[in-house]
Amino acid sequence: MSDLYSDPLGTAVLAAAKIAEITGKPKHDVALVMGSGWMPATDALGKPTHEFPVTDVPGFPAPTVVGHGGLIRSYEIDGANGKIQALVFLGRTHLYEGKGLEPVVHGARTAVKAGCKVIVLTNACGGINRDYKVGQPVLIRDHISMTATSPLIGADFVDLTDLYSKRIRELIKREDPSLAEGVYVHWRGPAYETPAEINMLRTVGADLVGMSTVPEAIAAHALGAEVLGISLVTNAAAGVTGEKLSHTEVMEAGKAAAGRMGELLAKVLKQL
Ligand code: 8IG
Repeated sequence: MSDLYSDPLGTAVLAAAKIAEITGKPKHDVALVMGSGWMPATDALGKPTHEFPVTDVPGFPAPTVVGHGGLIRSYEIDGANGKIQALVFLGRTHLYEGKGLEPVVHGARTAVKAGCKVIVLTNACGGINRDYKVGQPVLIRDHISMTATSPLIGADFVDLTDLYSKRIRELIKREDPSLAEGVYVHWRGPAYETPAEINMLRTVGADLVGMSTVPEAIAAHALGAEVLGISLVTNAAAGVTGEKLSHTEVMEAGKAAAGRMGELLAKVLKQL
């Protein structure tokens, strides 16, 4: 029998078919992956037409971190050019869980196989750039991968020049010109960085650091989807303020700020 590890794309096709069956929607148009603390942002999307645990769908493992939901929702949104079917993933699998990258990118691949042409990836992260404030959303302009691994296997030499769609970044900045853009570093974790590592990352051009988003962006882009990445700065990175990093505080900061982002996301979705 094929499974997620022996046939990740085949499993994504099966997962997409299951989502179509559960929702009665033959295809979805856009997907959002909500990072830790981003749950309040979904309020602006209205009431979902469907909600089900990821474990109802082939290939998704049960999530292991508190606050990382593990639910899929389907929404119908009134867009500028008709109804938009949106798939929302609450909770994700991270590389630090040790299950490899296949489960990490399964949601993104499933979304593309379900018809989504745009994937919005949100996360909570540490701010390396000293200009950033806790609670500030930042558009991901580019990334640096520090994990020495890739969701792609074989001679899949994908171009990443415009990985984080300039078109969609311009759309969202038209709605909110005050939005900053930054370079996101994917750090494996689960330990946060040392202050020395943060100084190194700042030196090589990083503004944000977190433990997600990059593999999903690459996997979705490789299958032809357009990617928007938004980080919520929920703590100053190690050594920036001298404060220690606490997972609980990080989740609280996320909750407080994500509500504001929901309105913005809803506005952008309507225009896609
Ligand atoms: I929230 O400071 C959050 N996630 N690597 N470093 C890394 N990941 C994070 C951080 C951080 N804050």
